[in-house]
Amino acid sequence: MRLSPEVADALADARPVVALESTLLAHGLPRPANRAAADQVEGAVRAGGAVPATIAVLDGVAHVGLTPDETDRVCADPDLAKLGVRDLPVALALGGSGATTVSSTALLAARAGIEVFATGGLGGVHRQAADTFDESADLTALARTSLVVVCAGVKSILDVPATLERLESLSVTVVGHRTRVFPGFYVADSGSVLDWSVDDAEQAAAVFAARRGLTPGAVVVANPLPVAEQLDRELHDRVIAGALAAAEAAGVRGKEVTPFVLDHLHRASEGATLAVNVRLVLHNAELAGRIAAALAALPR
Ligand code: PSU
Ligand code: MN
Repeated sequence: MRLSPEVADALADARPVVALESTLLAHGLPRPANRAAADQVEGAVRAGGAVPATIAVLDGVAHVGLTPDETDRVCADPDLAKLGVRDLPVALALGGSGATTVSSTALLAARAGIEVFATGGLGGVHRQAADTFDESADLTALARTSLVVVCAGVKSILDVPATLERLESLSVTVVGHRTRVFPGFYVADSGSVLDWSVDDAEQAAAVFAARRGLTPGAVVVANPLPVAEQLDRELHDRVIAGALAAAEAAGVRGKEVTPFVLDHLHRASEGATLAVNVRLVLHNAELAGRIAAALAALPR
């Protein structure tokens, strides 16, 4: 594992750091728009008061904190692999390169000593999971990896109630940020409710500190988009139905499903889902920066 000098210095001084994933850039956003988004997301972490640490595997080395050239590579390479936890050993041992998902980013972040992570939407239980068994490895990874994950819920292409049931079974702590309505990624309200909410970054940090002292595993902070910034509901429901039907018709399976569906949505909505996706990640990155700062201020 290679830490960038800025990230290494911040961790050595116990200053706030926020991990960021690279699959969202390489496989979730289209080229070349993903490159500007990468810089904006890092800027949002800094605005929140923390050092950003974007994570990816390049030539067999896990990088925590990327140089501009390394970020160029992650954003430009159309053949970059998508690496979940199970893929990491292969890439590391055989000199491979790839973008890291929520599951593998969380693992590498925790290994590096980073306790706060921002993403867009978690992976989860797919809508046809009863037939396909397609459930994201993000869920089981969060059950055993100790960090705060700030997200806008789970991607709304998924079966949201089933995903929340799995998070409960896996004993992953889930709190809403100023809401007990579980956010719906592109929209503020997924239609599911939560038992708990936090009022601010300090409360989120306190919840994580309590879990850290008790048992391994993640605290998910679900941060809804402001309603004024969400995707139009009718457009949302229409393009998602179209994208899922297209994936089915194309016979897309396994880890290709999420990138295929997101790409279809960006095209079918003429960029509307892309703009909303970037915006929600920026909100999450800024909140994660503030949570990391609040956590750094707590006694250890
Ligand atoms: N959030 C986004 N866009 C994305 C993702 C998250 O706004 O593309 C990625 C994350 O890397 C997450 C992955 O881990 O989607 C889920 O993929 P799968 O469903 O194959 O587990
Ligand atoms: Mn899957």
